[in-house]
Amino acid sequence: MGLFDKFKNVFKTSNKSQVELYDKGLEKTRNDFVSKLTLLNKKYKKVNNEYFEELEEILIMADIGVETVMTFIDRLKKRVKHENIIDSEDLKEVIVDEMFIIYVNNEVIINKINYSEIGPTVVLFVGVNGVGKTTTIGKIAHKLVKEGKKVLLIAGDTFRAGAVEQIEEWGNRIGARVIGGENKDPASVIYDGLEIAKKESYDVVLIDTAGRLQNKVNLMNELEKMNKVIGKLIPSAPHETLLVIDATTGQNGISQAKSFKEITNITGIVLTKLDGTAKGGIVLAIKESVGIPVKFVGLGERETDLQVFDIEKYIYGLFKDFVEDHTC
Ligand SMILES: Nc1nc2c(ncn2[C@@H]2O[C@H](COP(=O)(O)OP(=O)(O)O)[C@@H](O)[C@H]2O)c(=O)[nH]1
Ligand SMILES: [Mg+2]
Repeated sequence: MGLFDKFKNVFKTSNKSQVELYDKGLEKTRNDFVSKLTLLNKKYKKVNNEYFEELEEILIMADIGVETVMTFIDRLKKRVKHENIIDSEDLKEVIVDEMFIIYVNNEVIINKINYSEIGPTVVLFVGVNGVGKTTTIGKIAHKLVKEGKKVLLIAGDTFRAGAVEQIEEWGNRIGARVIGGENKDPASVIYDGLEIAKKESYDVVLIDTAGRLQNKVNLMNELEKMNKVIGKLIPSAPHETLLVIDATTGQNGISQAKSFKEITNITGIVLTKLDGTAKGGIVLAIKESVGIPVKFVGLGERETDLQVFDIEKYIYGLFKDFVEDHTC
């Protein structure tokens, strides 16, 4: 069975609503990207240098990242030579296959939250303003509450007006308690929250933070202070520091990831608003240029629109029209 058939099976056997989310969430990227690829294959019936040049351009436009694209094209050329591929039609499945290989790269991808065995699991959310931190916390909390976990939200963004209110609204909607106070020092809110979490045996604590990146030193100091407070109350915490990135910002999101990686220990990425962009290729670029796994993707604004990132569903969602075009 070809790799793409395997993806198809994953789609068939998975939860239907999850499949639909990927399908719908990647619609913009797929429409843009796949229509270009389909046109390319119509334009060039045979694989030649011009074909590769145009393919390279299409991939770069989808924000896959220059380095990833270069590696990808090199590998593709080798396979064309090795497998003696002449018709562009025959290259379709190889393209999908290689995309998958580039992401996975023989690694075991760990995209689950690293739960603590004793005491509350603490997850810190960082990222610049407007990327979707608070929304993501609401969505993850919703998922955890539904799984029967006792979830506490800490409104560590005490800076922006209305930020505490926003997370309180989420808390009310999904049934999770929120600790926060406007104009208080974030570290002291975190302290109060974690004390409650320990005393009242919460399973998971999700901490929202303010997203100020205008000054790297300030942000670094602030994060250090928060981490110190967290570590004082729960020595193994934070168990995860998730960086939230807005997919619609493309390469800008990649530079944010690089900056944050320099100042704190990021354990995973949440890529939001994939549904709102044609540049969904950013998932692949992040992996190559930052080397941090994407753990969750945001595929819409509702509380159910967050998914644990799954490379197989992602690749299928991206390419299904492209390959099905000729397999059907
Ligand atoms: N379409 C879409 N919108 C999202 C997604 N995640 C967040 N948003 C929207 O992005 C905006 C900013 O989100 P917010 O959580 O306040 O960002 P924060 O400043 O990082 O906390 C809100 O209008 C959210 O509804 C997503 O996955 N898809
Ligand atoms: Mg916020």
